[in-house]
Amino acid sequence: MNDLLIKNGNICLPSGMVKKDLYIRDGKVSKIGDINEKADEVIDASGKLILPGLIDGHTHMDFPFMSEVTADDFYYGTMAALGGGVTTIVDFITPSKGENPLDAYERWRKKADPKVVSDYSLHCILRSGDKTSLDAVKPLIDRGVISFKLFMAYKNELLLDDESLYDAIKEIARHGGVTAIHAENGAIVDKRTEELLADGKIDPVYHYFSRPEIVEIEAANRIAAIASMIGRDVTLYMVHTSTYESVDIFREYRKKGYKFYNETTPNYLTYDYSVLEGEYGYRYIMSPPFRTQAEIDGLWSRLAMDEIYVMGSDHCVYSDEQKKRYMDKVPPFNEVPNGTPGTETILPLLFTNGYMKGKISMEQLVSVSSTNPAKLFGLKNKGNLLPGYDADIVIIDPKKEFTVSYKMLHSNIKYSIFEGEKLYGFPEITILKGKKVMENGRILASAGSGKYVPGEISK
Ligand code: DUC
Ligand code: ZN
Ligand code: ZN
Repeated sequence: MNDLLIKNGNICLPSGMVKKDLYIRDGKVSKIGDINEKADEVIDASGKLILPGLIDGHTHMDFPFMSEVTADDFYYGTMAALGGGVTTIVDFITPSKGENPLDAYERWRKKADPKVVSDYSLHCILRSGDKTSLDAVKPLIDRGVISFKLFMAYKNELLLDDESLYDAIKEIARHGGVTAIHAENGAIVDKRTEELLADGKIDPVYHYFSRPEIVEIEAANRIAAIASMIGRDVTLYMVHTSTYESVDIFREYRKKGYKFYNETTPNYLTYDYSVLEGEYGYRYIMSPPFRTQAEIDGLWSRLAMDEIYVMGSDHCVYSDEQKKRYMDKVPPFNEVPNGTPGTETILPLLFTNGYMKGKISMEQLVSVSSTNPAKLFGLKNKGNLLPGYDADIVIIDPKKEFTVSYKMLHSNIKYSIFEGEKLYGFPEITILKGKKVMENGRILASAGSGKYVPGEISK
């Protein structure tokens, strides 16, 4: 028997916050109430908030992209996760060109299993609509990979044409899976990139001008139209939504009974594209890009109206050297690998800029960062602190302020894109299935102690 008692904390349950004790036995939440039983370990959580561990539904660890492999492998990346109270990540299997997605699944498991310190689940990128890719959908679902990402950008690499998108969405829906979509009009991005470069506009800020809001909005409209032709059985999930207009498009389809959902990242809620103009602008190059203040405000208001379903970080980390392609000056914007760190700062950014500023409630914070991704990705035992669920728990001291520095974070890079920000809500303790795995910034779990969690399709 192995039990843990967390006393006197404010627990965030689906029904609201309650000041109670939480009793954990054999890795599961066992009871909530006024509990006086003995336990192997007791944590006094007076004055603290207790939330379900976060589920970051969008990470790229050990990810080969734009001729670089991300700096965070599954060890560094899941340490960063635990540091931020994320107890489960959902990472993207990325087949190489021509590789059978089933072989890529095996490769991803081999990369992740010996290294993870958090739990993890998997999506799979389909980089083609050919028979091999479509035939892999059902066997992947049987292995617990129930969501598939399709790209409308990155020509000759990941982009699928409309016909392939249609075929892939149909096959995924036939087996009850989720289609995740990268919605940007890749052809127009390439065109605008060529035009900007021809005019000598090479600085990082032109990354934003190469992919303006309308590039995403057009793709969101198009994919919603294509998916709606297939029918109401399709579950469509727009990842890293950077514009409120895309949220509105999906909301209108939802009103007609379509299962269309949006994810956004804390990045898009925090900074506008002027970050690309600073000395370290290249560090902020990700796609879609940072937007305008109007988009930031629009996304917050949609979050407050429960119109954004999931908060994923799109954690995709490159070192300064990789971002600069090992040169001592910044290369043209289109050569900088796209991606930013994020998993470790989801909770403090939402807590400080959302909850503390009265924009969202604690219940909303927990829904988008834990309960909803658990539901969507079929992680049946996660995302909630009711009895019977995995005891994946974050304890935060709501009064403790942190000044962000890369030195307190766990990614394998020497910068943070939030350097110097004063944030509340970094966890004091992270617990995975009843075991303390992080305390005051120290990771207590060893490589390989996390587990693969297969997604299950709800019947
Ligand atoms: N966008 C990024 O910024 N990085 C990885 C892939 C993507 O779509
Ligand atoms: Zn993407
Ligand atoms: Zn991504």
